[in-house]
Amino acid sequence: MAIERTFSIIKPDATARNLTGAVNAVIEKAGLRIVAQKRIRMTKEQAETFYAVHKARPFFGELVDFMTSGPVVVQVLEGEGAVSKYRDVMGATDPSKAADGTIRKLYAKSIGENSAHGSDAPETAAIEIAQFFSGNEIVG
Ligand code: 3AN
Repeated sequence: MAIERTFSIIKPDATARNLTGAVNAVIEKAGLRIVAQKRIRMTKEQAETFYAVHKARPFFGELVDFMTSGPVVVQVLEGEGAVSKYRDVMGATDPSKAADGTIRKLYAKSIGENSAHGSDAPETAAIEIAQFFSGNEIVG
């Protein structure tokens, strides 16, 4: 499988509980490399752009409020099949359905406050990475 990059967010529920290092440990143990990382406070505009695909969903407002409620850590992860591998490492959106050892099983509080985001396809990953990182901030 080819070396890919995916986009990750450690969400406000996880940064609030000081879990950045714990989440990163799960990522690195799975063989993914963190090739870019920064801690930011997302603006409402950034969150609305990022989640534009969910604009019509009933939870959109709640999602934007949550993602701007505290610091997040945005990351670029690199590795073989990184997009699908990171989806596996995160686990199901609903933590009660997530497999043992996954980030969401270990740390998520609910479907909304579920500790991590990961891109759903290589095309989406490229768009999401470009929203938060310039090329010279990514060092593989
Ligand atoms: P995933 O992040 O697993 O790809 P999506 O794309 O279906 O899941 O949803 C994006 C984000 O929207 C989720 N990570 C979660 O924070 C939020 N979300 C999804 N479904 C719900 C829901 N039923 N209630 C509240 N928030 C939700």
